[in-house]
Amino acid sequence: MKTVTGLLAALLALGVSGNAARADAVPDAPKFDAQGKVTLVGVGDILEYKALASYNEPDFVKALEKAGKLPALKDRLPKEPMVYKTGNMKDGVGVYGDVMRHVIGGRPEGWNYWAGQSQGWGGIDIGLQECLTRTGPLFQVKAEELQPLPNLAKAWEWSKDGHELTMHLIEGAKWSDGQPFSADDVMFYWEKNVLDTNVHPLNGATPDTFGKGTKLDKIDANTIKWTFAAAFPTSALYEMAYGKFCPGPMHILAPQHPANSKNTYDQYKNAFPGTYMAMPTMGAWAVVDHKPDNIVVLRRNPYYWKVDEKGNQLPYLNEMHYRLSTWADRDVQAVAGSGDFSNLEQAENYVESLKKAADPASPARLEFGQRTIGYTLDFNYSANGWGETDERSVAVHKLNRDLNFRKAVTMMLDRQRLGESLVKGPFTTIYPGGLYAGTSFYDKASTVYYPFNVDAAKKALEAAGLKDTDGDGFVNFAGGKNVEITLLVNADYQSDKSLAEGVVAMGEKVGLRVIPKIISGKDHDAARDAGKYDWMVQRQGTEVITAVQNTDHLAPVGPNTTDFHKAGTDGKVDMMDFEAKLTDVVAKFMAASDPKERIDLMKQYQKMATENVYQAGLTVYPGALIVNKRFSNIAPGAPIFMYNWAEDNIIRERVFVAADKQSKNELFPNTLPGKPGSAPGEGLVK
Ligand code: BQZ
Ligand code: CA
Repeated sequence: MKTVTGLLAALLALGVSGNAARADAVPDAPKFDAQGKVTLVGVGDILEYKALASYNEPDFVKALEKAGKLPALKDRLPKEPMVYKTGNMKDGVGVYGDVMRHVIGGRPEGWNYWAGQSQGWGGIDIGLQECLTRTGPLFQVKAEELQPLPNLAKAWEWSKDGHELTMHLIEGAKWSDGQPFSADDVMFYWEKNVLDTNVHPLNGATPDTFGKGTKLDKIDANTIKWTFAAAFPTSALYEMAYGKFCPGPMHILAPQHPANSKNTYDQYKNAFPGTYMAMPTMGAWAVVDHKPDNIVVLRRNPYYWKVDEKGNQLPYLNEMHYRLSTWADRDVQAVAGSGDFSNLEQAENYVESLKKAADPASPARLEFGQRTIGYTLDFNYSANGWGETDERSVAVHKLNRDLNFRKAVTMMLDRQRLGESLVKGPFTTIYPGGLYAGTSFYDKASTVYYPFNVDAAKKALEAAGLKDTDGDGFVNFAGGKNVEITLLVNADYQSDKSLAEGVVAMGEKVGLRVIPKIISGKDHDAARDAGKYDWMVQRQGTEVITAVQNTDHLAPVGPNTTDFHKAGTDGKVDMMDFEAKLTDVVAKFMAASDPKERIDLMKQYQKMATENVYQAGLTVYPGALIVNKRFSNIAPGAPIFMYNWAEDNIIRERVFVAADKQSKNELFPNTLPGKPGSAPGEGLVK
């Protein structure tokens, strides 16, 4: 099924599809071919670091330089900038100009990412945060050469015994306000934002993310040294990529940190509100305007430390927009052409988006990838005070810890129907939980599946001591009230709400009373992070696709590493027996370097996680990348989600628009970001 029209035909000519699975092995997914074909390359084919004979920049920046408004280009670039190789750029060296118009469903809380503030997702933080290594583009790297790309860390070497990793940082690079980037920024992030457990960086870096007992030292301004308890811990390099190790500007953050000021931790977190413009970044664009609930605008960073092989300082695109709307509107605007980009991830929008994109006059290209968008039903396992501690919540958490109860839950789920409630056709497939089928560490034989079976589910509820003693159709606690289960749902996604509706209806069929808590945005994320729920419908992260990225989410290897079971009031995660074994397997995997050992550990993980219904999988389906046709250098087959989201995977700093196709949509043409702390839309360099 190669073309969009082919997919559309399959959809429209559809009767009701097959029946629910009966076999104990998870049924094979209906065949679904990704449309774009990825050309696999080596890391060295993508980029290198070297000094070039000469450099170039947009004409308007040359003029600003001539007017003495900023230092000469050669003083704004590092000694050896990162050089993207032309051979890996589908449409070659680009030209300057134009804007990429994102539409997002989140909202900026402020710019202190390192203290846990969200900027609204949808690519804002992915663009503003440059990290030690980079993994988004790894979808195009050959398996035998697979390892994180260098980024702020341009090279590294292991000690012979594998316990030490010396990393060489990019030398002479500067923040977007001209201040030098150095190992001091790295150490401030590590010591004052990760090791200081009063600070919770967004995307959840914790001291245990890099393996227990990990140390980090500064050797000199451009060199750091990691010391690991394990030898050659492969996962650590992946966790130094986006999300977990993206240092902030120490010169701006340190003065506000409680260690250096009278600020409380809350005041530190809120020290850079949404009105604070031009927060120094190592990213390609810096924020210059923010109209709440309307738009965030970014302009090119004149100190960006990456160039193409012709010496053109990147990015090619002068401006970035993030229209502050809804996730569903992102799909609508992308296929309509008023927006430029979307990760088509809400299956309800597939038919409409496919119809629009099938029109040859469509302004956007739509390309499906593999099945990497999936959901689970997660159980709050805490019996020692994480989350709500009223009598009802404690009793339900205790039920969650009972395998009979979890078996009842997994067998009450008709996953075929759940998938079809999102979209009919060859997209969704049954997902028992654990690693996704078709991914590198997946092993079908290790995957246990309890098929849909209402009678067996009711029997399992009885085995868990639950019976409907007052005949109202819902099971009661022994000698007590009806069991009532709160279900946390992210209000920002129709898919999440649709799946929650299915869970509530299927619960009712077996006599379980499930009460949805449908919460939006940062309040949802806060409720999730505080465990204020019994069950949660949760879209899965990259750990169940790659196992090597976000590995610390696979089991509670630290007090705050899994979303649905964090440390209680005693600072400990009160693990069930199988959970402790899972954690041990994951910790070993994070520390392992032998490929065969790693494959075996993930088989052990998959078996224990699925036979114990650690998470009740719901459904998994492919996403599609929608990009306006005027953009060049979009790698074919770029997945919307794998090691990271497409906003990282497509390497936006290399994307350009040919001169004759430029949209003239720049809102602040011929300007550069002003001083950190400028007012929205003010103080730009022009
Ligand atoms: C992609 C992504 C880029 C976060 C977010 C959002 C947050 C979660 C997750 C996705 C959005 C888009 O996902 O849905 O397509 O653009 O931003 O960061 O769901 O609520 O906390 O993990 O990435
Ligand atoms: Ca009852």
